[in-house]
Amino acid sequence: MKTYQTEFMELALEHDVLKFGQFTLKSGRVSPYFFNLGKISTGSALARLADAYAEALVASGIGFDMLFGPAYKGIPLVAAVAVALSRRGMDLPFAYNRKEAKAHGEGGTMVGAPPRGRVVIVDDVLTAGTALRESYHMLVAAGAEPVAAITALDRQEVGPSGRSAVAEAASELKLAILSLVTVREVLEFLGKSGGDAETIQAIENYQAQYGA
Ligand code: OMP
Repeated sequence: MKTYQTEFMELALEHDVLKFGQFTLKSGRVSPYFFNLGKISTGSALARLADAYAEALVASGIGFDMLFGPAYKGIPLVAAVAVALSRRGMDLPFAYNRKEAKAHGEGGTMVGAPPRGRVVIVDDVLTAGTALRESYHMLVAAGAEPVAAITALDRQEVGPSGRSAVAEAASELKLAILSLVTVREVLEFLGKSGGDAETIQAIENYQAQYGA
């Protein structure tokens, strides 16, 4: 694992981002683990998280003009990642959306820089790829060209057609799809850091059913 990945896993475990139990996901699947990036809720933790996203984006070598963070969890993320990139010499515009259109004031659902050019979607978790598709279509409708998406965790599950959700979305939407870590890497990290064997096995079993 790269340094930014190990640092991100340490941050996630320090802040209880990873929860074990029984969770119904957006896709309707019942998962023995849930990754709640909303637990990153202090300034210093958010700065560390944003550094990991910035490192991953820089390391990818992908060229982009701006960032987009979907409501709600993508909003603080995209703002923090824009700050982290600016500290690495990439001062780029960013935008985010509202879930409900505003009928007064400036109106509309898009906030921040007008979506233009090559955009990277910054979000928390990718499971079946539904949230990613919504962001993609929103950006295309706004006149931008989504070129990549980055999440903290790729759960490496199958998508609606039974293929890997990431592979499906990447080929259909022509996007580069990045993540700070995959669930495989989470399992590797838990194994090395003395994670509970039963918990690890429960995730392995879930992956055997829904994993790509
Ligand atoms: P998909 O739209 O199926 O890719 O699910 C991604 C979304 O599910 C994320 O943006 C989260 O809102 C939520 N989610 C998590 O935050 N953590 C998880 O571990 C799993 C999910 C999920 O519901 O699949």
